Amino acid sequence: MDVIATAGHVDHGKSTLVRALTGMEPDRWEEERRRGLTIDLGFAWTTLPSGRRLAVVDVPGHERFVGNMLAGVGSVPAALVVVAADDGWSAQTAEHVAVLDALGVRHALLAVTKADLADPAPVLADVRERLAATSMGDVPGVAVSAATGAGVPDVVAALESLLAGLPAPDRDAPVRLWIDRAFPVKGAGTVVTGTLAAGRVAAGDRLQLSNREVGVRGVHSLGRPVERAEATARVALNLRGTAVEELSRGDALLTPSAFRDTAELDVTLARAPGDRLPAEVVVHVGSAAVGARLRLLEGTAVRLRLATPLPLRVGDRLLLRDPGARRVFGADVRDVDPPELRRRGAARRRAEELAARPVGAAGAAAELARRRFVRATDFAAMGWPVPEGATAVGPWLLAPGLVGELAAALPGIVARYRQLRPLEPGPPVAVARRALELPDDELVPAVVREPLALREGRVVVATAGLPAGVQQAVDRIRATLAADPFAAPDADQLRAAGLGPRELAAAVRDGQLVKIADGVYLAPGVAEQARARLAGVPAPFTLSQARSAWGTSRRVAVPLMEWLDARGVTERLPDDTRRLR
Ligand SMILES: Nc1nc2c(ncn2[C@@H]2O[C@H](COP(=O)(O)OP(=O)(O)OP(=O)(O)O)[C@@H](O)[C@H]2O)c(=O)[nH]1
Ligand SMILES: [Mg+2]
Repeated sequence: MDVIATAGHVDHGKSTLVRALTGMEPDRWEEERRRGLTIDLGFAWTTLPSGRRLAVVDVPGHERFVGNMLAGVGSVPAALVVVAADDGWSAQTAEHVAVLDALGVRHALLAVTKADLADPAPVLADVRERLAATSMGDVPGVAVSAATGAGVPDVVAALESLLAGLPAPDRDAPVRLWIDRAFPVKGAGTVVTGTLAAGRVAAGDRLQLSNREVGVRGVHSLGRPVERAEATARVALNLRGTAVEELSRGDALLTPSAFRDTAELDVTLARAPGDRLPAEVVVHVGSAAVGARLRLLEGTAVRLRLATPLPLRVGDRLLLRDPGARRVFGADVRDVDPPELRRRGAARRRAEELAARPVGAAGAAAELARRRFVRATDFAAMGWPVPEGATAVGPWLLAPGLVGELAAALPGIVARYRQLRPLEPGPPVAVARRALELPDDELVPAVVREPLALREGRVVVATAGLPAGVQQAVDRIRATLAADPFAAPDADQLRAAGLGPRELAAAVRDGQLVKIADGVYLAPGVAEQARARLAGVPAPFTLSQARSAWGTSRRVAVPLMEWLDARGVTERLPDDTRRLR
């Protein structure tokens, strides 16, 4: 299916032409038919001779209803520009064409209506020339009279070739359905309609509506129930779990997690603004219209602060409207999470940054470089693809080259830490993470390179030992223990050797001593040695038998026995005797 929207001055014959093309009445309201004036959006459809299905969004031409017109053309890839032969280029012709140009609509057909009332040739020529200067470029033109029917087949033929030339929509893209109507249906609950510009929807889907999810109970397209609808399409969705009062034009139904709301964004104007820009504008996108404060950064770069957040992505085309002056500007979304502008000159630097960077997805590498790291799902929801050379670590995406840069910085961080705390083998991971200015401990292991290693929650130098004085004292104790594995030095001996709690803890961390209990230190391997001695004692044995087997004092034997129990080397029996496990 294809979807187009009409455009043109009031009473120029848009609805009449839609009626002639589709046989359907686009003016839905009694008041519209009575006054012969379109007020809100109308919808009609037909099957063209080629079999192509076409839906038409018919917009009002009256200047008071430009807001409705904007909601109708916001998601539509092509336009049917209607100008009456007896009136020619008029105020809302100009305004609607400016809107299509600001939206960047590239595909259009010109229909000069009321050809029975005046010679259409001069109007065709004049309007085609004016359109040539817009995003629509060289537009085919057809003269038509709805009164006589002359030219209607030519309009059909021109539509066929226009639609054949439309780019294929991205059906794998996430869904962002801007709601243009919401109404209750007896027995079905709430129904919303919109133009599906990308992606697909099916009954049973769950879609996000601001902060919650709603279920799609059924899908209709062009008045008929369908299993699913694919872009481009007019769709009506029957929603589960939402009341019609909770919905209005401008709300969006989204693929969950694929979009994020933004209230502050940087855009670049599609054309340099001739005059001073207004400080307040209305931002139009899809069927939404939201007030915004505008700040010109420099050149065409503009920062917007929206009164209500919108689910926008980098690459979106917005229309900025100055309602007072009836001026519109096209604007490309460049960043939906822009940096704060605090210092003097920051606005100018930001504008330069945006000017230097390619528009759209090609700017992803520059954007990731600016951010250094970002959650991959956030980055995608902002509309960026994963740039080449980026590194994924868990949920994070790191800029190309950043892992190498951080890995190169880490040895210096570890060395400085150890200078201040010689007894510690290296900084805890959280300390290293802060020094590297990373957001998550999970990222630290990705930048640890030899000779650094991760050990017990710290970044350590794999080959580092203890400070020389401490090492000598530990060596002397190890020599004693080598001769007598259970002769733990007592408090006096430790103090005389200069080994306080911190030094001993460092020796334990370094794997040179094993702490059995406060003040009781033995050599690594003591568990095996203790077991070997006990193997020669008939089980079950008492603590005092074990103590004799080890040849040590109660001061060492009591905690050692418990330490062995705790490690499952020995088993304590109900009568307090032990046996080996
Ligand atoms: N003679 C003649 N009259 C036409 C033709 N097309 C439309 N009209 C008449 O022009 C008047 C306005 O037509 P509409 O189709 O309602 O115009 P519109 O552009 O939809 O107007 P809005 O939706 O209010 O902007 C109606 O009275 C139509 O009958 C035509 O080709 N020839
Ligand atoms: Mg109309």
